[in-house]
Amino acid sequence: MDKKQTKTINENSKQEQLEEYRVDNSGKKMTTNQGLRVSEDEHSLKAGERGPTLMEDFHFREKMTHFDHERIPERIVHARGYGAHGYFEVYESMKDYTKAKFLQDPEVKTPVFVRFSTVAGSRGSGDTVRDARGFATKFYTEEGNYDLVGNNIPVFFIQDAIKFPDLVHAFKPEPHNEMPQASTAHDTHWDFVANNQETAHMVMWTMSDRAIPRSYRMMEGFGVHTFRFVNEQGKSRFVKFHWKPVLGVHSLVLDEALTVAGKDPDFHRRDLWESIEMGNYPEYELGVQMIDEEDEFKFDFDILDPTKLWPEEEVPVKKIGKMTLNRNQDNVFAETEQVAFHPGSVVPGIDFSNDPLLQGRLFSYTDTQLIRLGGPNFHELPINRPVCPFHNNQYDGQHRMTINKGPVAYHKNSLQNNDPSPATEEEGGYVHYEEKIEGRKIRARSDSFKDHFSQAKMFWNSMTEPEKKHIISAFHFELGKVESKEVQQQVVDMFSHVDAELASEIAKGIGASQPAGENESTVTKSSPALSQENTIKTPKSRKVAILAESGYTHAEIETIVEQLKKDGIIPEIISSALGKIASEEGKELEVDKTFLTADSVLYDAVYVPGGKHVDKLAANFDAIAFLAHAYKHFKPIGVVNEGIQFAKEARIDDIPDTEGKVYTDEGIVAVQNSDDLTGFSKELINAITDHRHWGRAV
Ligand code: HDE
Repeated sequence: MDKKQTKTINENSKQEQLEEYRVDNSGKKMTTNQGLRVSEDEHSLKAGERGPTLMEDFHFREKMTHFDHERIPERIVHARGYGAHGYFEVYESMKDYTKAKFLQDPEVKTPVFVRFSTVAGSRGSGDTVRDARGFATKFYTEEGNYDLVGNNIPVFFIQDAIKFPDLVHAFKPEPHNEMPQASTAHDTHWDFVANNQETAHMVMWTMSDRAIPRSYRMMEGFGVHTFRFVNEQGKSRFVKFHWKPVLGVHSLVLDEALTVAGKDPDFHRRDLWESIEMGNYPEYELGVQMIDEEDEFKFDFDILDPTKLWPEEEVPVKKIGKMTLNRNQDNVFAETEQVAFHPGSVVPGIDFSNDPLLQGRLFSYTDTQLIRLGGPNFHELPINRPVCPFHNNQYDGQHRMTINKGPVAYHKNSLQNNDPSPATEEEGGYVHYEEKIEGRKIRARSDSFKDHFSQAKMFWNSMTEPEKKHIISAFHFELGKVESKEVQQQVVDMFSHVDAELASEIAKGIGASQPAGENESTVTKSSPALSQENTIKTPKSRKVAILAESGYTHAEIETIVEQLKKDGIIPEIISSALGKIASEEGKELEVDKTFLTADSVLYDAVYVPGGKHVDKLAANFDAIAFLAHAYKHFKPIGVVNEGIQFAKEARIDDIPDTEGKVYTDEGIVAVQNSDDLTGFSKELINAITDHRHWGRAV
């Protein structure tokens, strides 16, 4: 008998398994949970029409009791999340580096479930708050589940897991008044930062545009810790994991992110859901950085320190495969809420390093599921079940679902031929990498973990001027909400160790004293890979708002929309009321959203067509604000003929008179009295591709 207990996994393996659990209520008669048909569901059973409800009303009791118990504790961190299904395929065999089966055969598509999340906010908080994002992937492999539980930022705030409860207590709403929700702009967060200066590097990231992503589809993912790859020959290498979004890395601007959190708190989950429904499947390439064991000490940072990244220019990222998310979940509770990730879920060929943050995580994740999911059998929930068989002597417990047969629940045994029996390494048994360890038991940190500022400075050095400006205004926003002058000053002084100009600019905006002394980091190194300006740029799946009222020019919109759609851009018509609007030529268009239900912050660009309709737009303050905000948020704006007049209402009044020619500058694309609508569309698409136009004086 094959003791490996493996089977061939394909793209559909998880869906086939889940299908057995899916229930469709349509066309079905209502029953109790015991299967009894229910005859009435509007009235409780009473002693007389105006009398009290009777205890014997089992249907009422069952319905109410179930409802009373519907909630489970939200995750202590990463409470707000959203998941999607998909698959992963490796580009070529990675056998030289790892024996992990799912990284061997380019023909194999391994099913995955991904959960994206914010960290600090509660389940009902907004999507676009300034925060790190979780990026957790469960690979359902033939050797068991492999979980890559990462973030969209490659480093972490602290170096040792024992500090995690302190970090989270300081970041979450303050316990006495439970404020603020989903925000680090408060005293305890910044007090923690200033008094735990290992946070410096990650804080540079969380104050940067990385912490306000445009979309889950447009952010990177990082395993953060150093892991190990181990190959068939037992050779081990240190490895870091990266997810690189095919659409590039793009962000919102702060003012926009704050507005979106109110206008559409579901902005990121909606974007993910709708993209998958439309067939715009999010894609991410999996990259690995590898360091040979013998090179462990060759770097100017400790490779076990999770507050350090490996600069891509020094340790290149090898792209080894691609993940495609192509199916939305059927039920958010059953899938997103009940999915249980654990960085300790590994497969042969992937192992841990001694990173003290990772080591602590290996304990915390199972522990948290026990309270969150109510017992030790959470691995049996459909979303968590491996697609390969699992057998052991772990029995019983709350909500046990499998029915294990026979009297034997122990090892070793003779009554059952020693089954289930451990597998040898050749049979696929997981064998921990035999790293040689020698040391004293000691509560201390290595001296090699003590440099907190060099990489924070490298990050700063790698930013373009607009990115630096955004970081400074993020500090102003966050520290501007801190009440303690002492804490504000401590933060200024702390960041003077990173960069004197940065600290000085922070101080100016919050009324703090200029930092004393010349103590900035002397690091001159930069890493171009860290700047979002160097990312992939594409117009695909960007949303354009077309502002139109009756009296617009139909032929013009038709031509431009056709061009936009060819490049995968999604146009929507925004008007003062839903229904149809009529063009100058007597044609009609269906309105998608109104100025009340939509807002420019929910779009990537705005286009105002020509026609007499602009008079109506100009009389509508919401329409003017729509365009003005798009301008303020550095978004591409296209205006044609009378649309140019309307732009003036939104203080975009420097478009020169370029009769017959397409004008373009800093993302403003205009054309007047010209047939060259294709040329106009091309320029508008280019402007959309560039994402934002920082040269504007706003
Ligand atoms: Fe987590 N983290 N974490 N974390 N983490 C949790 O597990 C923890 C850390 C990350 O979508 C919890 O199931 C400790 C780093 C993600 O379900 C908990 C430490 C990174 C998610 C927990 C860290 C992460 C979590 C809360 C310091 C990036 C959401 C609920 C040692 C590499 C997973 C849960 C999902 C969730 C503990 C630090 C990523 C309490 C102790 C570093 C993406 O177990």
